[in-house]
Amino acid sequence: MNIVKSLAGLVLLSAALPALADECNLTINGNDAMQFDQQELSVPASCKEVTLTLNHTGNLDKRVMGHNWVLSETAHMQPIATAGINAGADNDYLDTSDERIIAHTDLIGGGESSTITFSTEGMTAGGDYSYFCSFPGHIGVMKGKFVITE
Ligand SMILES: [Cu+2]
Repeated sequence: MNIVKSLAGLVLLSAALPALADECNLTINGNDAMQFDQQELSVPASCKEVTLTLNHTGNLDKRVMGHNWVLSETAHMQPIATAGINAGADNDYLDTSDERIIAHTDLIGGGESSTITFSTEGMTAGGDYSYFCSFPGHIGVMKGKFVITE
């Protein structure tokens, strides 16, 4: 039984390795201390699609310490965040009809995850992009650069 379990584990591990090495797959974590664990994320320009997983590694409810991951041109971050506050809690602090938003995850609380896949069409290598959390007050520290490398 244990041997079977170990073998199954090995198969799972080897199946997971190529996915982990995939440069078009990104993972970022948010916590109860209002922090992302990375201040920069990058993908090569060869990625036509990017898959991003946001994990909330804390315990607090999303109404108290909710996190999302919103991608836009850097110049659009603050206006999107401000509109998000106006959209309110019922809309997870994001006006998803705002076309300046390139991609976004769900707003999540402790122990939850949200995975999205988005197209990089229209984005350019060397462009000035940023990601942030649109929960009120979080953009000040929960933000980073999104870099597309040649
Ligand atoms: Cu947040």
